[in-house]
Amino acid sequence: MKRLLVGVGALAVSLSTAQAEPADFERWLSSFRAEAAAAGISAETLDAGLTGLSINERVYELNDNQPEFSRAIWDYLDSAVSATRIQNGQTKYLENRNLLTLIEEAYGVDAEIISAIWGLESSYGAIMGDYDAIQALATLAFEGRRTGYGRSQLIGALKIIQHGYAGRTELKGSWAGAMGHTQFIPTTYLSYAVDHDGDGRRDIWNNLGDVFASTANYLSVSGYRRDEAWGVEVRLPSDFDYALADSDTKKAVVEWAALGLTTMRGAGLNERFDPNLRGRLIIPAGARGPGFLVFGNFEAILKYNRSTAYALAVSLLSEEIAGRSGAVVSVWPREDRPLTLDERKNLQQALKDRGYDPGPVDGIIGAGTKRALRAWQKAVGLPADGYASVAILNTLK
Ligand SMILES: [Ca+2]
Repeated sequence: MKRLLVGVGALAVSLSTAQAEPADFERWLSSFRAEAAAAGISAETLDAGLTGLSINERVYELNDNQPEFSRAIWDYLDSAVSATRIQNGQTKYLENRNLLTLIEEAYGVDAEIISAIWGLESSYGAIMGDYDAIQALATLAFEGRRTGYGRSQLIGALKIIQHGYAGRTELKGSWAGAMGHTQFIPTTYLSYAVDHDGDGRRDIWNNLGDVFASTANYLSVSGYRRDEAWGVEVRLPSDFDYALADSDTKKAVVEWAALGLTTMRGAGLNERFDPNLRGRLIIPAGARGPGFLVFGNFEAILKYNRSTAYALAVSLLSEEIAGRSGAVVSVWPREDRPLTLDERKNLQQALKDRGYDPGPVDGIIGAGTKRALRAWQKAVGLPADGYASVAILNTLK
């Protein structure tokens, strides 16, 4: 069975298939029960978790939504690190200071970083999502482009019920099954959630001690170290080789300083950081935008959410929450509009036509596309920043 897209004429079409869909889902549920039982889920838990379950069409709409325009990083940062989120963060940080300090000491994760993640994931607990996580995950597991994710997370959610960590109706979250104040998916919950207050439950929905400790524990296991910084905005020399701003190129602070990098404010790199600390340079908007030298803590934040824009937002918001400035000094190239999906594919195809392999022509500008773009830029004598802009696309074509 193919699920039908909602749109013009969807009502008429869905009426004609209304008989078939529930039966298909029921059949799938039976086979899933067998898979879950093999993974150790009891019949009792399966009954409690899956009886009466139906699919949620809204989850498919959200899962299928592939944005035609990707959002520019400066637009994302404007809302992620808005004046309101900064102010609320400072207030929440002060309200929970004792608890946050205790957890900072216990896990070695800075309180302002925990607070910033809390702020981005749920606006400090204001928007945690009220989807039934079991239904949302079963919907994803049934069909679509995330069935593997849906199945493993659904089994994880059933394990949460089976162990008595949370009741069936308490499992609320986002449409993709991320739950609680800092949006843990079930397998992350099972591996990293912590019972801070010792009441026997790891309550990421209601108990802020459990929330902060769980988040700190996850970051700590991901490599976060309190005595290191996330990174810093840097100024690059005019003759800088932008090919060095590559995710594979890591160097010690002392080496970056020798290449001419300086901090935007105050002290030099070697004075401000351990000269042996290793980091990589990121230029999210290419040679014309800001640059940041980022260290291991930034990589730990990326394990939480694999988006450079997200990790940068957490980092900059954390500075503001701690009472330092998180404002980016360099100017973003705001006149650059992001490429459309078709333009991103055109750019990949153009690189391919010229003999530079961008990987699959899928409109996703990942490491492969950037590498190919850099190689072409270098060959034609342009700054090799790997940044896909309208100007670059026009030059390539
Ligand atoms: Ca607890």
